[in-house]
Amino acid sequence: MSESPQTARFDLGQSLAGLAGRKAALIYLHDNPDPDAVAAGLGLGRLLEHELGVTITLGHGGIVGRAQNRAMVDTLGIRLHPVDSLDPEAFDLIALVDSQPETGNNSLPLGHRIDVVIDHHPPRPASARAPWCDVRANFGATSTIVFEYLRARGVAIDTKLATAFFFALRTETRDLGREATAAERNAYLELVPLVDHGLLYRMSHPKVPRAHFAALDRALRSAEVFGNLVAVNLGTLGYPDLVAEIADLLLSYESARMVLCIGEYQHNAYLSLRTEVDNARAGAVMRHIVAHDGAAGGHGTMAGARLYATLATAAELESTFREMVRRLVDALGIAAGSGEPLLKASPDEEALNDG
Ligand SMILES: [Mn+2]
Repeated sequence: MSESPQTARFDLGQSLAGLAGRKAALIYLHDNPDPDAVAAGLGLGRLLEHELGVTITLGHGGIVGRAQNRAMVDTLGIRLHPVDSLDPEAFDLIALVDSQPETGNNSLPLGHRIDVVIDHHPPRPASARAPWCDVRANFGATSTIVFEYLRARGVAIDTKLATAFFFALRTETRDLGREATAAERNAYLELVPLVDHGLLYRMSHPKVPRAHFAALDRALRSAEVFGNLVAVNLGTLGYPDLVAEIADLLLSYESARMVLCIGEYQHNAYLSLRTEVDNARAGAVMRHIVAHDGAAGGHGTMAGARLYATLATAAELESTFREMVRRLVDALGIAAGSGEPLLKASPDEEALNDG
């Protein structure tokens, strides 16, 4: 694997020395954080605490929506702070993990001073203003990078952190099957004996509210198939991550090579795109279809976006959905007008309904 120039120049010891004397660190996770962001933040916090003696605050915008993500935070007792309750000026060390400045999916104020950027998404020019910039776009998870820091500095990884890292690797790479490198496989093996598997089970099999099944029902009834693309408008979302959750689920349909989900949360449209491993260009496709209408990001098989336009009605969301499907169908070269419902009422069912 080729390393980015930023990685080649990166020196952990020097980067830590450059932050000597700092007192209070604010680590931004991306908005609506997932297990990779949470574990990377927790691990970086452990490293900075150990090496610099700084106090650590983990902050994020949005909400921890997905049931597994909430279960991780609750089960491991991880303290996350909503950014509205934090003043970045009160901190003399600012870090961002699993995201980069000016990507639109984090709450670091635009143009704000930034000391540390650690990520595995494609490098962005604004990240270069962080003296400690370690972006490894070839890695499967940000947690792997932070895991390697702790190993390199000989910092102990306790049960809680090991379980967080392990859960991040499992979910981010779908048990090493999606975009995992030798670095992920190595971290995974080293973590196995350190993990609390009882806690891991509670995180992996969380209880979900009734709203989850309502969304699932709506998704299955309204999903449409265009060739090997499945697209669905979920309507109003209980939380933004629902688009990703449903997209992951629909990708298991035997004819699906790509899934697009859209939904509305607090008047904004959220999109999620998932692809099969052998068709891994989700990030590029998402940036292409969203174009200048929103902030999009992602890598090989998974991408997300939030559109800038404010939506007032369900009809506006539906026309936005139609436009995004049209662009995607165009980009993929699928014959126009080929959409059909994923679930067709069977003749038996129709007979029952008629009777
Ligand atoms: Mn990640």
